[in-house]
Amino acid sequence: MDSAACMGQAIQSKFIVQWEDGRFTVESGKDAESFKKEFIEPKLNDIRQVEFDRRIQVESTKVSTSATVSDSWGLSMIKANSAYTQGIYGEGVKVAVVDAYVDVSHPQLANRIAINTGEIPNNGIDDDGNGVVDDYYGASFVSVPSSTTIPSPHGSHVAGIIAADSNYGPVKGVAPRAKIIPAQFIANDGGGSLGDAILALQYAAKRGAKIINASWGGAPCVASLRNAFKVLESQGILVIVASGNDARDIDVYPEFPASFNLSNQITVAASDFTDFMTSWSNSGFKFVHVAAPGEQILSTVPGASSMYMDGTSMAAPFVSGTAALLWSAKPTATAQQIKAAIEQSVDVTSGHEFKVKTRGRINIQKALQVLGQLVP
Ligand SMILES: [Ca+2]
Ligand SMILES: [Ca+2]
Repeated sequence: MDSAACMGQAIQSKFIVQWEDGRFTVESGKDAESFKKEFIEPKLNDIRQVEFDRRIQVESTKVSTSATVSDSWGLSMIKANSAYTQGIYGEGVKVAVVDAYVDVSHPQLANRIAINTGEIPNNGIDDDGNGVVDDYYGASFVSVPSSTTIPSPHGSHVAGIIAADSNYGPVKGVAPRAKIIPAQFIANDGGGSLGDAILALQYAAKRGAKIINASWGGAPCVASLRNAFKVLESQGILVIVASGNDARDIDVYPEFPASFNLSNQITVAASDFTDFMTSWSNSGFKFVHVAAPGEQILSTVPGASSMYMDGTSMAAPFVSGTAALLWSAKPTATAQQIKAAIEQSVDVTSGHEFKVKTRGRINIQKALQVLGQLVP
């Protein structure tokens, strides 16, 4: 138990266990000593790693008061229309929103949720045997108490940027025929735990997500989380991560999971409608890969409503939606090819290069062309 390297608040009675087959579970015990004796030692041959579960505080929500630009400035900036004119809408691609609550009854999201057809809802039984009871739409892994019962708008906002159906309201999703898998681990007050995050990531993979959107950060202790991301890498799943909103260089002051820099990971900074980096976006020439729209973004929120929000949390789902469009155009592409197509096609404008690896902001029109060359 590598507690010395971990500065976050340990949950003394919960332990993240990675098994030799790669799976993770979160187990309870009285304390570290008794957990070691009663749980770990008898199963030592099957266990790869154990660490304390920890509380994490995810990115805070930034609400914009008013919009001074077109509601769909982001889609215009990244040339999303070029995909739609070719009949590319993200059909057949599942994107997991590993985040806060997603309002699956929102009129603009209701028919965009990936239904788990093996599961019968509300009968108290895990019909499809995937370890989660009644996960007809998705699942919640929240185990930490929340200071409020009012749903956070964060998860629904992220989901709408990816796939909102504009036939039922003002929000236009980037990939309006992609399907969302809600996998909640962030409580209504923005708190969560590392173990719950890992369980949500693992669940998303099991449900068949090709893309996982991770608009959060702040993990203080990263061995288990990095291992969980490595498992996703081996499964061919692309993970899109928000760079964070602290105006920091995360090459110098790493932030996790944003700074993992794995081959299946795209970390995203936030651009504004003048196509400059926002003042608050994290950056980094090594660990942040691209910029995408992240200011005054209109998207869905609970209560059949919509709202403007700012954040790299909003920029990441622009890239998740873009990846869904690309993958629906070339279903045989690998996660690394989708990433390469997005990286190699950014717009770099002289005089305001972004402080990210590619120096640029995503462009769907060019990304589709590049992917066509990478995957003939
Ligand atoms: Ca189930
Ligand atoms: Ca059931």
